[in-house]
Amino acid sequence: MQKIMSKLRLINPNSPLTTITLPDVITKITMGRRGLFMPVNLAICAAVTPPGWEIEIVDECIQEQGHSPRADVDVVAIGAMTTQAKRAYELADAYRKLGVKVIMGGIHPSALPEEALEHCDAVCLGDAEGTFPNALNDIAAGNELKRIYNWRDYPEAPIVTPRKDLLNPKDYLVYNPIQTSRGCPHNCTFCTTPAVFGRKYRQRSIPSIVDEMKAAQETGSNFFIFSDDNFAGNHRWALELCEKIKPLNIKWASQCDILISNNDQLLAAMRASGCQGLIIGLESPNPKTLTEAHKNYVKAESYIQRIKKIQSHDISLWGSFIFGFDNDTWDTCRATVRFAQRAGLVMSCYPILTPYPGTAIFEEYRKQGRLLTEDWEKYNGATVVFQPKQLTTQQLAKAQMAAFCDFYHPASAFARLKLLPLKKNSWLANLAIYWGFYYYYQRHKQGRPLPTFRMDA
Ligand code: B12
Ligand code: SF4
Repeated sequence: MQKIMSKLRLINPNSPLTTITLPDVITKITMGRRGLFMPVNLAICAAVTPPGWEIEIVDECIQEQGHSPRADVDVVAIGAMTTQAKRAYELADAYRKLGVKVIMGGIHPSALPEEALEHCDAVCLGDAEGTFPNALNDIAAGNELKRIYNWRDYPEAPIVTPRKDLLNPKDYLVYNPIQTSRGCPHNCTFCTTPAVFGRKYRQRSIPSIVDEMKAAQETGSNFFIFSDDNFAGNHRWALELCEKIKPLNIKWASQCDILISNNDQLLAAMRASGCQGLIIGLESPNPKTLTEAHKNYVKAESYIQRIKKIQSHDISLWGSFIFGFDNDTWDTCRATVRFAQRAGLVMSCYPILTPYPGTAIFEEYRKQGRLLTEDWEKYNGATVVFQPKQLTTQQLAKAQMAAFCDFYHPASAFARLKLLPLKKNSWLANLAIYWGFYYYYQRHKQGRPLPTFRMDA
C-alpha cells in the first residue's frame, strides 16, 4: 500500500452571484442540480498529482455555505477564472495565515501571476499537466517552491484523463464534460484563450478520449459535452476523432468556430458520430463589429449561408453574441437578436463585453481610462465594467436582459423551433431558460416586467 505523504485540498472558489448562475435560479432551471459544470480543471490536477498524496476536492460553487479554511491539510491548490479571483484570494490568504502552503493556477492567475503571488506561494502558469506535479514534488522533497511553474517549460506533457471519481456527478447539470483539445488558432482581441495560452492548438490522444468515454458509458452516460475552446481547430484531427468515436454510438455537443461550415466531409462525420449541436461564437452580425474585434477570419455577410450549411447536416446551433463593442447601439443589439431568431438558432447567449486581464482590449480600455472597476468579481459577463461608447452602462445592461427575454420568449421559441419535427430537448431548454428569467425578475427584481426590445432604451 502507498504511504500517504501529505494531504492536498483542491478548491474551486465560489463564483459571484450573477443572473445566470444564481444558485436558486440554477436549481430551478436544472431541476435540482446544484451546479452547472463539473470542475474538470481540478479533476485534472488530481489526475496529475504524484502518488502518495491524499486528495480532496472542494467545489464551493455547489455549497450553500462557503468553505471554511482548516489547517488539516498540507497543501491547498486553488483554480480561478477572473470572476472567481477575489474569493480565491480570500481563501488563499486565510490558508496561508493557518500555515498551509497555497498553489494557484487557472486562467486568472496565469494572466496576472504577480497579482496572484501576493496571495499564494506558487503559481502554475497555463496547463496543469506539467507544472502541478513538479510543484508538488518540490514540496514532497522539501525543496523550496519556485514562485512560478511555467507550462511552456513542459511542452511534452500530454492532456490527461481527469479523476472524475472524486466528484459526485449528481451535483452537476453537465456531469460528464470531456476535453478533447485545448486552445484556438484565432486571435480575437476580447478572448482570453489566445491571450493567455497563445495560439497553439493542443490535441489530446484519441485513444485516451475513447477510453474516458467508454468508462463513462459503463456508468450509464451516453451524452457528452466536449468542453474545448474550439473543437475544430484542426479539421483533419477532428475528422479522425469522429471516425474513432462513431462506433461508441453516443450523442455529443461542443463549441467551435464557424469555419467548420467550409468542410462538408467533417460536418457529415460529426453528425454520424453523434453530434447534436454546436455553440459558435458569432459575436455580432454587424461587419464593423467583427472588424473591431479583430475577428477577421470570417465575414459577417456570410453568416446566414454558413449557419444554414451547418443546420443542413441536422446539427443544431447555439449562437454566442457579445454586446458592448464600440459599434453597438440599442438598435444594433436589437438587430442581433432578430438575426438570431431569423437564423433559427435553437439557443443563444448575450454576455456583456468584458475586458479580461491579459487581453488586448483590457490594455486598450485601461489606456483610454475606460475601465470602471478592477473588482474581478464583476468580470462575469453580466456586469458592465467599462464605459461603453454609444450606450450608457444601464442601457447596455438592459440590452442584455432584453435580448435573453425576447429570444427565449415562448412565441420566439415557437417561431424558431416549431412543433414538428419535435426538438424536445431544445424546447425544454428554451422554456427552462425563460422560466429562469421570469423567476429571477419575480424573486430578485421585485416582480418587475421582463425587459424587451419592444421598449425604447
Ligand atoms: C465550462 C465552462 C464554464 C462553466 C463552469 C466552469 C467551471 N467548472 O468552473 C460555466 C458554464 C459555469 C462557465 C461560466 C462562465 N465562464 Co466559462 N468556461 C467554460 C469552458 C468552456 C470550459 C472550462 C473547462 O472545463 N475547461 C477544461 C479545463 C481542464 O481547462 P482549464 O479550466 O483552463 O484548466 C487548465 C488550466 O487552466 C490549468 N488550471 C486550471 N485550474 C487550475 C488550478 C490549479 C491549482 C492549477 C495548478 C492549474 C489549473 O490546468 C488545467 C488543465 O491543464 C472554458 C473554456 C475552456 N475551454 O477552458 C470557459 C471559460 C473558462 N469561461 C469563461 C468565462 C468568461 C465565463 C463566464 C464569465 C461567462 C459568462 N459571461 O457568463 C461565466 C462565469 C459565470 C460566473 N458567474 O461565474 C472564460 C474565462 C475568462 C476569464 N479570464 O476568466 C473561458 C476561458 C472562456 C473564454 N475563452 O473566454 N464557464
Ligand atoms: S474563435 Fe473563439 S476561442 Fe478562438 S480566439 Fe476567437 S473567441 Fe477565442
